[in-house]
Amino acid sequence: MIRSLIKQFNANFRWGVATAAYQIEGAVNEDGRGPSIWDTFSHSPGRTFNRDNGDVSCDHYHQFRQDIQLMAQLGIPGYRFSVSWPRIFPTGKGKVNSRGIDFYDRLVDTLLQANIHPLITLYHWDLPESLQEKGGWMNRDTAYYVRDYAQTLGEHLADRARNWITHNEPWVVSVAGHLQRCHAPGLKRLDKVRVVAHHLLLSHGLTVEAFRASGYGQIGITLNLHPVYSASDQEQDLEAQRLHDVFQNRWFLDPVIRGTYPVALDQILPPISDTEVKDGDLAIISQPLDFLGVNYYAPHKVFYDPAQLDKASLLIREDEPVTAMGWPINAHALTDLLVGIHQDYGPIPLLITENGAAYDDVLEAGQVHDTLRQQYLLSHWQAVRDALALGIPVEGYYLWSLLDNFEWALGYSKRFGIIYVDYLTQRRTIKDSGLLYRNLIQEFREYHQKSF
Ligand code: IFM
Repeated sequence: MIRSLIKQFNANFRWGVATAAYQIEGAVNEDGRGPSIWDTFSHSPGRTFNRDNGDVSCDHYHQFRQDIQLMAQLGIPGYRFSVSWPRIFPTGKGKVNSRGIDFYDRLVDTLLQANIHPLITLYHWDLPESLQEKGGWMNRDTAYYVRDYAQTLGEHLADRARNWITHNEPWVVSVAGHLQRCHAPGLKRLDKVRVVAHHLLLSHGLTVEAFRASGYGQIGITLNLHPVYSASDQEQDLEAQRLHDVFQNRWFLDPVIRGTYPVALDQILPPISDTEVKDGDLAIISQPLDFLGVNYYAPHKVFYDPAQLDKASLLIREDEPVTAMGWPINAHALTDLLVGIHQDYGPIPLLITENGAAYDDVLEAGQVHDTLRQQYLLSHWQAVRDALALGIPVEGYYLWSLLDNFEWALGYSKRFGIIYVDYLTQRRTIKDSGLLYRNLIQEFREYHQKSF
């Protein structure tokens, strides 16, 4: 099965795993790190499941050598991780905290020694708390602080790390963080949500501009994208499908790739003014990228619901297979998504920067038989293969996640890892899905060695 699967992937295809700083590092008070909005949020009553927080998490800050060793044991060639901004600038700006830089120096060096290529996300949601006190993403200045922080990282790491992602899922930061209140900073600001999104995108563009000028390597952005299907052929459901697609996908795809906001966004969210989108902003935001990062987990099937901003609610049938997150499993939708992006937005290289599934794993006699995750992964690798067979330029696949970790508002209740983490002992156990991924990568390497 695996052997026939890998033939479609060319020799340069990049296999990897992904994580994010606040979800795995712990050590929140060490080596001069400042507080982030996720420290504040997770320590506020009622915000996270079980009052879980990232204080210790997987203790990756101390265990990173062991974690890299595990990646090497599985033969994983690529590692996507994020940098904790408040480790580098404890208050978001000003004086660099050299001990923070040192940690990522050690991390990158250890990865390279293990022949694992780093892919670095600059912002995966842990805004320094001091910047939130100045308005956070509602404040345009934050976009410029991102650029300065990114530039500092580039100066220190780009001699060895050549692949960068500006943002992870700015939709989630905007909507979950500033409208739905379920992510940090936990606000409900319908009047500001488009401004927040615009400043996130502006910081993306400013960073791309700075990295291009300095020659720091390849750079892109990661969006959480969902192919949207209509629950029926009825006019209202089709309208819900159209608006949901704008809200969920095109709100970010259009400015990044085409340099415009979709007109239909005004039907969904309060308009944004000319003083907030300044002349030239969209040109900065839409500079050419080396790749578009795609995070895919599940499709959205929608029906008309006038109570929602985008007139759409998700339809999930009771008998439909779902993961432990309650997300429907549909691998063909990943092929549809990749084909759809390619058709609508042109020949930009695509990198799957996250894909994976949470299940209620059980550790038994030192093993985790996560059969359902293996099925999920196999079917999604087949979906990528199908997209490649159709000529879609997919350049890599990063599995979410290397380790079980802090799943934001859901705390430690959801396990996405291909490595099981016992949070009491910090013991790691490779799950069967980890072994499956090792086999896939091994077959891939053998196939390509033979094919040269
Ligand atoms: O854990 C998250 C990650 O931080 C961003 N993308 C989705 C994952 C699973 O919910």
